[in-house]
Amino acid sequence: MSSVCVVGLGHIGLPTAVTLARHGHTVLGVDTNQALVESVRQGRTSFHEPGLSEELALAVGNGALTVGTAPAEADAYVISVPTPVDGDTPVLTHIEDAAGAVGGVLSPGALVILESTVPPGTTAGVVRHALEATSGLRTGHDFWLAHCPERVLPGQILRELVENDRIIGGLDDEATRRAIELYRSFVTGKLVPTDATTAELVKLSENVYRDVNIALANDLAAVSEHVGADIWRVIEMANLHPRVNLHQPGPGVGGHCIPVAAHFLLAGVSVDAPVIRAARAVNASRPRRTVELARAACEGVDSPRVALLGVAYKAGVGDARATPATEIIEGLEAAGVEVRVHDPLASGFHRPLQTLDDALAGADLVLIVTDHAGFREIDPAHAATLVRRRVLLDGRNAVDLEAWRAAGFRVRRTGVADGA
Ligand code: SAJ
Repeated sequence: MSSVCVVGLGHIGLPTAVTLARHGHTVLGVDTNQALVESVRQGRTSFHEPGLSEELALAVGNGALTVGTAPAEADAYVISVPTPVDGDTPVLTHIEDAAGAVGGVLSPGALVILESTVPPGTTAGVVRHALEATSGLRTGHDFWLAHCPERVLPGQILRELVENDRIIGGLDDEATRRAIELYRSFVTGKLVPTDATTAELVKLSENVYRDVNIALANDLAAVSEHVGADIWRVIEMANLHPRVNLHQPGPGVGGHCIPVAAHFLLAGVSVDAPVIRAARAVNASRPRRTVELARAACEGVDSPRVALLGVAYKAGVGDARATPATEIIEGLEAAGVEVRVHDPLASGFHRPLQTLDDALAGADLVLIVTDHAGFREIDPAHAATLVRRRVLLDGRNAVDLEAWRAAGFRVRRTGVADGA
């Protein structure tokens, strides 16, 4: 086995480092965040992911994984650092800094893999140039460079890192071969060889596919409300068709991946792509639409108070960093609405979270933004004793509307006509 340096110990980098360590590699995990490095050194994770704490403790305990704030010489490097956006513009400074740091310790014969999601052409451009400039070595002659995007789902990362098929995009055939050799040491899925730019485009196509399909569901929800149908029944029945997979409408599209995929895909590309752009605009408008519906539900109420349930960016996770709930809360508070927030799983949200009862106390509207499974267990009769007005707006298909109606709530659901 080989020595691997994983640069970036976030939601993808840390599980990747742990998985490589578990499969016989000697791994150095690197991050510029000293506090994060220290906590990982002590076997503590900075986020919840099933099985990760146990695997980390094992890898650190048996010495297969060590951590630091700077890369060191290794047979292979995996760069997995954040690629945020500033407005619509992808920010590649973390990528450049990481590639520069790796270049500083790069030795002939090494393999460098970029896993971060980037605009097409980044690996062959920015990354290659940063590596060559700081190492004095040449790609394809002295070292090898590939782009291997990840497609794991938070909550299932450790399993999917091993089982998912991977796209292996080398700058040249030898880079692809060497990258396949590394991934074959832990991946049981297919390893599909291609070039770096194709691999970058595959990753973005996967996520733009999802963005466009969520936008389609949101458009169909608007039509459904207008014609008096229940979009959730429509989706359920349409998806009985063997070749239809309608996604789910909702109050917004969060996370660090789907909302930015269109911006990465179209960055610096002079192509119309009207469907992709329109879909992004539809999804970006959903939080505003949710604020409008919530304000309408509080019409005529003095000093309205909303109990907002669910701030994680999606059901079943605790990650509340890039969530539509933030824009919804800001929109409501800008309109003079008091918002109390409850989420049983969220961590790292930028405002205090209440217990369910404290959030419901005196509320004029119960607004469900994230469809955590636990919300289906809320007793509407108990909620009725706490709220000031029995009104529920379910932004997802999160609870049994009939049970809330039976407890005296007036209910509304995304994609269902008012009163239906
Ligand atoms: N959402 C909807 N309706 C849907 C599906 C999702 O409104 O039908 C919303 C969710 O509530 C959430 C957002 O979209 O706010 C993103 O949800 P997601 O299920 O796409 O979750 P991510 O971003 O954690 O994972 C996606 C996955 N990509 C695809 O499914 C094509 C995952 O495989 C990727 O690894 C990940 O993006 C990524 O890192 O790129």
